[in-house]
Amino acid sequence: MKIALMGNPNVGKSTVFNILTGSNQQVGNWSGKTVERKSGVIQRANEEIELIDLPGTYSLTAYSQEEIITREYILREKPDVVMAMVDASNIERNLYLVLQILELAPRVVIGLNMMDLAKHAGITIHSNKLALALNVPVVEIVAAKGKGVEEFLTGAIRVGKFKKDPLLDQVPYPEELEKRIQEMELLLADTLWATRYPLRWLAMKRLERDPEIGQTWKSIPQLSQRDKSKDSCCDPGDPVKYELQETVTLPGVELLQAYESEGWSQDRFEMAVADAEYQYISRILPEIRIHENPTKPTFTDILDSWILSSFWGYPIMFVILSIVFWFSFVASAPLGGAVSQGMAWSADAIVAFLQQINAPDALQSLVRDGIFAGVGAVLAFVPQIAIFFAFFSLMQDSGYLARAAFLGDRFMQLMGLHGKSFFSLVSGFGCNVPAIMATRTLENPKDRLITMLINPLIPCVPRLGVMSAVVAAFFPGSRGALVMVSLLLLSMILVMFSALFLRRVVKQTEHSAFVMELPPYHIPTLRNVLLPTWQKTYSFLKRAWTYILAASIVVWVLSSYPQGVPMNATWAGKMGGWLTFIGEPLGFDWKIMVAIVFGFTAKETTLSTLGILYGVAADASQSIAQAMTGAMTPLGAYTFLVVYMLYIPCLASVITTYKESRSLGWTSFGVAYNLILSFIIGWLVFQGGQVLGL
Ligand SMILES: Nc1nc2c(ncn2[C@@H]2O[C@H](COP(=O)(O)OP(=O)(O)OP(=O)(O)O)[C@@H](O)[C@H]2O)c(=O)[nH]1
Ligand SMILES: [Mg+2]
Repeated sequence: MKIALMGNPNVGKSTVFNILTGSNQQVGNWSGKTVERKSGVIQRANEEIELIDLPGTYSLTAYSQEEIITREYILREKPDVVMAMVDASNIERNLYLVLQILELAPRVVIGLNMMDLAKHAGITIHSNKLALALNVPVVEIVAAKGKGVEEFLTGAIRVGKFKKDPLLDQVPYPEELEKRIQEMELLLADTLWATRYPLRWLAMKRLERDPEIGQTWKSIPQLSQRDKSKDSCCDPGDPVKYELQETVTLPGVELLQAYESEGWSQDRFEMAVADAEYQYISRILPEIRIHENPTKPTFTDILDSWILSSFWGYPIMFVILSIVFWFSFVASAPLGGAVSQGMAWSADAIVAFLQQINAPDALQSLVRDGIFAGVGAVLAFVPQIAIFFAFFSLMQDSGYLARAAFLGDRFMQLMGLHGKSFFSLVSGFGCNVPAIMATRTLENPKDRLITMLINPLIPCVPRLGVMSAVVAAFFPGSRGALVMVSLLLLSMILVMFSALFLRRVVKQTEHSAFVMELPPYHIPTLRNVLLPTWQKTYSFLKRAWTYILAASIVVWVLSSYPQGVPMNATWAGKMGGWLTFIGEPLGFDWKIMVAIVFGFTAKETTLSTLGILYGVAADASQSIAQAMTGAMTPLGAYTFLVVYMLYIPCLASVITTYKESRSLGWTSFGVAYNLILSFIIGWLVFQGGQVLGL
């Protein structure tokens, strides 16, 4: 049995999905987190159930990515049951989508989620009346506390066992519209398409000239032209199989023209349908929902009067973000130090043991100067990563991040971008890969491309970790905080500049309006904070022990052989030597150049490589950065920080950019842009600093 979770954005679909499947899809308090469909398998009463978590949508027209993904899924995969989730505290608009789902899916269960919030707001919902009005079962749930979730699933399974016809249309349409829908139905009834989609829905979409449906139709041959027995081979979702089929003109062209001349344009059909549905909802609503105190300000209203106020909003945001950064990158330093200390002791112990058993020198050196110097350098900022992600989850789940996006919209406007881009940009501080994927919520493809390409300019947590390690060594005390702030500021400025520049490049002239729903504040659940924190930290640790370990061994080999020569004559030294012509104007020695090259694969590798090349573990009391201070001036270090922050996105984010943009050209452009920009800015900083005598 296939069961799909559908609903408006931010109604708790992924929360339910996670509870039922035990997976860890992203959950947070703003709209548009799930951008891809995810599936999980569950067992109930000897039955294997595939549960699918879909992106939230407001309707099922085919205007934005998430709508297309969700609708395509329902049309092509035909789930047995749809679990339609509704936010009980905001039932009106939610029901609009439910009506659209009912047109398309034969078996539906409604989950009334956020019953706790509804109760708080003084809203009573008679779910039995709702069930009667729509002729579907309704289950009340509080997903955040796991209440009612199992019943919701049981309801879905029960509905799935019934063999039931598609629900008849409950919504009464005005006669003029109804007549035309039926005419179109007649015209389409004998086509193959009608065997694949609910006829009425098909007719309505044809009248609305739905673009996506049009495309699908083109590739489906008409029933009469084909041998019926072979039909089963052909799935409308598989264009490859249809390549050789002739294109069939969509039926109904003349009819549409006739309607057009009668004043029924595409828009008018769309409006008329939406209108009828909204009217229907407002007619049934007074029976179903009783709102005691609709005008009383809620907790969210009161908090927002401060947080969103044009006077206090920005200072509050500044304070909150400063606290997050201070805890993550300053206060966490002793923890990082403790990890380094622990690593140094383990290295000593293992090397002592190796000496005892007379292990070859090369092995001892590999362990000490390769593995521990490299992996250890990276592990030292695990505490920072964990603390940052914990704060980030807090902001996410409480609803503050959505407010920050709202406040950030003004800045986005300055860049000619959409407030929705803000989520992508802010997520970039965590990791650029999901941040680039988050651009899917942007409807305008050019805005989406711009947001994708500027994202790597925002330093992700691993990069911030490496940067703070270098900052701590070269600029101790409060100067360090200042340096860090200046770097972040530089990143912001370049993001702005690049957005404006890229608008020119892609010839974007449109300004799209920002419509975002501000979710009510929630008290974050422990699960929603700790689980993602642990997951991200764990995936980071895993990378340290797999990828970084391998890279450390490679770097150690490159920098140790040929044996017995000075370091700058080793393979790594030679490689760095070829690159010094680029590094020299920026004051970089060959070691830095090698580290920068390795950093392309994963940004942390830069630090592990530096750790090995500057021979940290040779003296365990020294940190990498301390070893570096001998080799570099503060100006050189600052230049390095600038270049390192900007120079290139890591391999994973390059691949993601390619997957999302589907353009090799734009992906290469992005890489080249970062590379050139970072070296130009680095050069300006270094030369400028020298002129100023720094
Ligand atoms: N108060 C309250 N909060 C809930 C409830 N269920 C979920 N939430 C919270 O609502 C927010 C949104 O939940 P998600 O599961 O991410 O919502 P979604 O429907 O998957 O959202 P998108 O993927 O963006 O469409 C999270 O902060 C949840 O913790 C509930 O019953 N009561
Ligand atoms: Mg979701």
